Formats: sequence, structure tokens, C-alpha cells
Amino acid sequence: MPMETTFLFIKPDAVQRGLAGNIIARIEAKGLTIVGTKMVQVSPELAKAHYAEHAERSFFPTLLAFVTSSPVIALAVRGVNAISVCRNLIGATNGQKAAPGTIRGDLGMSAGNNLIHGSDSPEAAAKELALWFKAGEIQPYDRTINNWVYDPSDL
Ligand code: D4T
Repeated sequence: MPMETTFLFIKPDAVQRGLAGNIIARIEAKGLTIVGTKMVQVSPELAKAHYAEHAERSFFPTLLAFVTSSPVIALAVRGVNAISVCRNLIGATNGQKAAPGTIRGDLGMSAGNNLIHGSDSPEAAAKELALWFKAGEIQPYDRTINNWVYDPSDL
């Protein structure tokens, strides 16, 4: 199984609510490795580029206003099948419907204010990592503890 790197960002609601540590702790405790992180005040241009696929949706203006309203924390996260593992960790879009045990299921009550974004495919991860991080801002190291996180057949 190849290691993947996915892109997440902790959204303005989670940063404002003081939930960033809780969310990052869940990602680390799962066995994933944070290989890049920074706080970003999202510009309208970055918001539009990131959410370009939703440009025609009715919630697009609200989404742009929300994501640019206060700083976010961008994360590059590495692990075996990291893209799908993170999507499962995050849970369904609407916190009212997300399963207990997921970030949104445990911490949120909204579809818009839904705490965290995660790339939904290898193509999206590649696009979003390139959009948010400059060369040299991601350190693709492997934690020595990975020998205790994975068994040999996982790697
Ligand atoms: P992201 O992309 O932020 O990880 O969320 P999801 O993958 O779970 O959900 P999405 O792409 O369908 O939606 C993108 C973004 O739009 C917001 N949103 C979504 C909203 O404000 N109102 C809505 O009704 C929906 C469906 C939340 C996430």
C-alpha cells in the first residue's frame, strides 16, 4: 500500500471555537503524520480557486464569506490511504447527520460551519496541496513509530 499525502484545513468555526487542538489530536492519534501546517487568512482568490467546483451552487457566496471570515489552519497529512482515512475521520458534510466518533459527528451541528475540509480524491489532493503549500513547506518524513501503527502487510 503506498503512502498518500492529503490536504485538510481546519475551518474558521473550529479555530474560533478553540477546537484545533482536539481535531489535530484525533489526526495524530489515528496514526497519521502531519507533514505540513500553517495558519492562513484565506483570500477571496484562494477561496474561489479551492471551491471552484461549487461555483454554481446556491451556497457558494455564503461558503466564500465563511471561509474568508477568520484564519484557518492548513494541514498536509500523510499515511497509507490517507485520503479515504481522513474523509472517514471527518464524517458526513452535515454535523447533524455525521456519525458519532467522527470529527463532524462529535463536534458540529451544521453543513456550512462543518469544522474541517478533507480532499476527496488523489486528483483533488494533488491540486489542493499545490494550491495551498509552496515548495519546501511540506516535509514528507515517516515517523519511526509507524512500525507500531502498521503491520508489514499494510506497507
Ligand atoms: P469539504 O469539501 O469542505 O471537505 O466538505 P464536503 O466534501 O463534506 O462537502 P461538499 O464538497 O459537498 O461541500 C463543500 C463545502 O460547502 C459547504 N456546504 C455544503 C454548505 O455550506 N452548504 C451545503 O448545503 C453543502 C452541501 C460545506 C462544505
